[in-house]
Amino acid sequence: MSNPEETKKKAEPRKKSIDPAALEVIAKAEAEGISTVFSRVDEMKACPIGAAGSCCQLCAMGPCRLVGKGAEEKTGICGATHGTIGARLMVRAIAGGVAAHSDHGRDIARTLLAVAKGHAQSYGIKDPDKLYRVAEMMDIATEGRELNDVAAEVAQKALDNFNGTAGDELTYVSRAPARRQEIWRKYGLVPRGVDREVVESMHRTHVGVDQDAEHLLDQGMRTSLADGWGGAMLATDLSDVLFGTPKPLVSQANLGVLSKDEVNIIVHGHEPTLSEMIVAASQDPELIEYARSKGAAGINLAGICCTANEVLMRHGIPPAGNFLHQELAIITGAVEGMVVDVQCVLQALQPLSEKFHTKLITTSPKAKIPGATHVEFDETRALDTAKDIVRMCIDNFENRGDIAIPQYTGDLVAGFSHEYINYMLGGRYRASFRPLNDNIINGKIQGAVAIVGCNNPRVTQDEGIVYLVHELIKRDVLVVQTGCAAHASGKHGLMTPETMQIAGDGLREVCEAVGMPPVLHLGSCVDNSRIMTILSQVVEEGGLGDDISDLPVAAICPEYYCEKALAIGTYAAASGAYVVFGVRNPVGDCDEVVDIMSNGWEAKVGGQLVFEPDYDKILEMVMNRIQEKRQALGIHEEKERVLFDMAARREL
Ligand code: MSK
Repeated sequence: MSNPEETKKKAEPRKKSIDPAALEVIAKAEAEGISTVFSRVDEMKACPIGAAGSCCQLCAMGPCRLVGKGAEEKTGICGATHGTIGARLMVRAIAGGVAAHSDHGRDIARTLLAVAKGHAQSYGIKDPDKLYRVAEMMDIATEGRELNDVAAEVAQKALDNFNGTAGDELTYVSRAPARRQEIWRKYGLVPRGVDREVVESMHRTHVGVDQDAEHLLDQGMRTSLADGWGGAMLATDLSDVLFGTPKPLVSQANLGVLSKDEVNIIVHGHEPTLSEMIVAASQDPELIEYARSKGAAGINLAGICCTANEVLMRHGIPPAGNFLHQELAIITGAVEGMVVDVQCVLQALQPLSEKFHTKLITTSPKAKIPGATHVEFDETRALDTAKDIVRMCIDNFENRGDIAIPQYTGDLVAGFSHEYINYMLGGRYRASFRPLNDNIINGKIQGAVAIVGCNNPRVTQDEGIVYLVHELIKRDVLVVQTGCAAHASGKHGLMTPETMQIAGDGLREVCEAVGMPPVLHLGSCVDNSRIMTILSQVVEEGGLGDDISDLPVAAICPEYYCEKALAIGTYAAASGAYVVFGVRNPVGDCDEVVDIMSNGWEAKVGGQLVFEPDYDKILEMVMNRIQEKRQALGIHEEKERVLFDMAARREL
C-alpha cells in the first residue's frame, strides 16, 4: 500500500530553487541519475530530536534524548535540564562558528606580518591609508615610521587579540558606541581574547561544568562578540590593508559567467590570500598564451561562496553562484579546476568531479579531501603556487567532454565598503553618514535591514532572500547584504541602480540623489563586521539615539545552514540588533533557551535572536521592530515638508 505522505510528495515536489540556472542543471542531474545536495536532502530526513535541541551527545552516559510527554521536564542521565542541554548546544555552535571566522582572521594577520618582514612573495600593502587608520585605532604610533614597521606592529597586535595578550579587552571593542561598551561591561560580555573565549566556551559546555542556561548563553554572547568585534573585524580590516579596500564595480553573477571556449577555473571557500594570487596568475600573459596553445580562447576565473565575494569585491571577478551552486557548476561539464580552501566546501564535490573532468584542488594545510589533488598554499611562494594551479587547470582543458552552461546571468554592482558608503553619502570633502541619518529621521528611509547568510537545501534556494529584499525596499527600507545571500540578489538582478524602480518613493528619491542601488553588497561573511562598523558610525553621527539598539534596523538570515551564521547572528544580537533566522530553530524544543535569546537578551543587551521559517511573518516582525524603534526615537510621524525660501536658506 502506498504511503499517502509519499504520494502527496510525488504529486507536489518541493520547489528546489527559484533560480532558472539552478533548475536547469538540477533537471540534467536528475535525468542522468547524478546525486546532488538537492537530491540527498530528500533522501535524508532531518532527525526531529536533534533538529530542535533535544539530544545531548556530550558524554558516554548518553546520548540522552529528551522527548515524549513532559519532555520539557525531563533531564539527561547527569540531571542536565532541557535548558542546560539547549544552551550548551547553542554555545558550542557559536564557538564553532567563531573559531572558523577567527582562524581566517588570524591567517590574514600572519600574512600581514610575513609581508612586513619581507617573507611573503608577491603580496604588498595595497591600502597604506587603511593601515594607518587601523594603527591609530590600535594606538600604534605612525609618525615618521617605515610602512613595514607599522604593518608589523599592527599584525602583532592583531595576533595578540587572538591569543589574549592585547589587554583585558579586545582592541576593537572601542569601535562600538560608548553606551554599547557600557552594556557589555555591565554584564561581563566584553571578550578578552578570541582564542580564550572559544576555549572557555568549550570548557564551560563540557559535562559537569556550567549548568545555568542564562550564564552559559552569556558566554555564547561574549564568544560571538570576539568574532564580530575581533576575529572577523580584523579579517576584514587587514584584508583591506593587504588587498585593497573595495570600491563599487560592476560584474555579473550565475552559472552563465562560465565560458564555453576558455579554461574555467573556480575559486571556492573563504580566504582571499591564495585567490588573490589566482587572480594575478589567471591574468598572466604567459599563462594566457599557454591556455591558447592548448586550444582554449583564454582563462576565465569565477567564484563560489565567499572566496567569490572576496575576489568580486576587489577585482570584479564574477560569482558563478552561491553555496548550492558548487555541485551545479561541475555538472555543467565546463569547469577545468575548482580550487578550494576552507569552509562550506561539500565533500560530495570529489566523487562528483570524478564523473566529469573537473580537477578538485585543495590548498589549505587545514583541509584535505580524500581523492582531491592537494597543492598546499605557502605564502612564501604564493604566486608560484597559484601559477602551478592555473597551469594544472589549463592542462585539463583537453579532457573536457560535453558541456551545458545555463545561459543565465544577473548584472550587479558590488564593492561597498563602509569607507566607500561614507564617501558616497557625504562626498570627498564631507564624507559622513549625515545624509543617511537625515533621511532616516525624515522618513524617506524607514530603516535598514541586513539580509545575509547562506543557502540551505531544506528550503527553496534564494526564495526567502529575494522575496524579503523585494518587500523591504518596496517599504523604503535600505538593504545591505553579504555572503551567499548577496549572490542570490546578484543573480536575480537586485543589485543594480535600476532596482530603484521597485523601491518605495522615499528610498528611490535618496538612491537617485546619491546614485546608489537600494541593495548594497558589502562582501563576504566575515565582512558582516563592516555592518557593525557602519552602525557604530551612524550612532556616532547623531540624531538616532546613543546605541545600536536605538536604531530602526534589523538583520535577517533566511536560509542559514551553518554554525558560522549562528555566530554572526549572536554577535549582531549581542550588539543590540533584532535578528531573525529562517529555516528552523536549532534549540526550538528548549523553551528556556528560546525565551532567554529573545526576551532575556532584549532586556539585557537590547537585541534578540529569534527563529521564524515563514517569510511573511519575518517581514511583519522586522517592519514592526523598525516602527517601534522609530516611535521610540520620536521620528514615526511624517513631518510636513518645509520649503525654504532664499531668506530661510541664508539664515541656515
Ligand atoms: S559562504 S557560511 S554558505 S554565506 Fe560564506 Fe555562504 Fe554561509 Fe558559507
